[in-house]
Amino acid sequence: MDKEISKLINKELARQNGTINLIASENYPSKEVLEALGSVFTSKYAEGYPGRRYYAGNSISDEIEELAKKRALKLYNLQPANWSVNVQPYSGSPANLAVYFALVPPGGKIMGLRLDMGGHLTHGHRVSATGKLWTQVPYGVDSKTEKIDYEALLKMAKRERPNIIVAGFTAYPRKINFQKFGEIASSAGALLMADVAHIAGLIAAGVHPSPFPYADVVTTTTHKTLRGPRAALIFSKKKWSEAIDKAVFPGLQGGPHLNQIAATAVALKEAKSADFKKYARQILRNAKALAAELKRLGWRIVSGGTENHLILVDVARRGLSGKSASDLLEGAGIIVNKNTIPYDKRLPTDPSGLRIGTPAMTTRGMKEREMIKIAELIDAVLLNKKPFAEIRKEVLELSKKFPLPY
Ligand code: DSN
Repeated sequence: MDKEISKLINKELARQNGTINLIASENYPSKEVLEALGSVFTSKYAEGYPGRRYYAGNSISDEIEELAKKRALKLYNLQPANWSVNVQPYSGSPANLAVYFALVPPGGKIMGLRLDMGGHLTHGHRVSATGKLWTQVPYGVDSKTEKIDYEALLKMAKRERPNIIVAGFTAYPRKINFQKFGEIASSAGALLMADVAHIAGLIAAGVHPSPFPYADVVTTTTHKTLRGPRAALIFSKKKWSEAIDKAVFPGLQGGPHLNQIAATAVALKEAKSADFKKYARQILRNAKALAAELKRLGWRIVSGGTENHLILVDVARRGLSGKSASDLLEGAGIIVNKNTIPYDKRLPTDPSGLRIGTPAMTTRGMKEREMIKIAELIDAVLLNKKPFAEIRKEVLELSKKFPLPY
């Protein structure tokens, strides 16, 4: 092994084992997923789709891609007669781009949640290609409840007549009512795309409502609550699948990363297990426990709580900025990300909030008891309640009790 790289890998492993990871979009895949990711499939070029490749030597590539597709449809109980899945997108952003490329005419309207209220760059933000090639019709959350106001969305959709509505979220702590989104899209003559990157694992486990009965297209990354490799999937109703396949390849990508696809297939099988359902339930319990304890300690939780895997904490209310809070916590070994909160008066580079998620530490085996302890540690760091070295030691001891699964 390359000594310099090996040293850095081991250093990163030690960093991960020695810190409490509360980044809502991160997780730890199984050893089996990592093995598939580092397998000989890395070497193979397979432009095209199973049975229709441009290079020779792809009979086994076809098997792996077909298996991944079969497992993806099975995980969400989708009938191959009605739904297709494309397993080739390299990651979430190219997956979303492919959907618009296939289904929205140039300059057409994408109605997506504002980035600073919990959307994503690829939901039509002006700095992203998705906001340059198409026009974003941005929606927000209600200023009082900090939740989606479905009535307001309906009015906006009827007025703007977008080509596609995106029900997708990266920092929204509440359940999504996909049925309402479906009704809004129908009454505005728009397509509905659900970007479930954050909650794909929760949906698979049945602890969050499913978008599939209402959406035309569902995109997701595979490395968040789904606990797979970094990659993405595009599910589509049969009517749209040919256009989407063409948009992925040859429209936007070259050869698929078969090693990623093999690793995705492993994760999709794991996510179908009873253990995974238990895991997903625990993610929610942990988020609830963490939110409740932070609230008890006097922190304002955006929207008043959580119904999923993440919490948004308004640290500006107590005179801190998101950046300084995140930096202080990192110093103590607690890894979170600074985040805007709805109607933030501060800049995205130093916003008012912290986004805190429980999927990764739940993978490492933590339960409600540890969440209460973590809330106390966060509170102690941010309010300077204990000597810093003492807190760092406690974080290290706690994180080492729950090592990575390899
Ligand atoms: N970077 C991801 C997140 O943190 O939510 C979204 O792409």
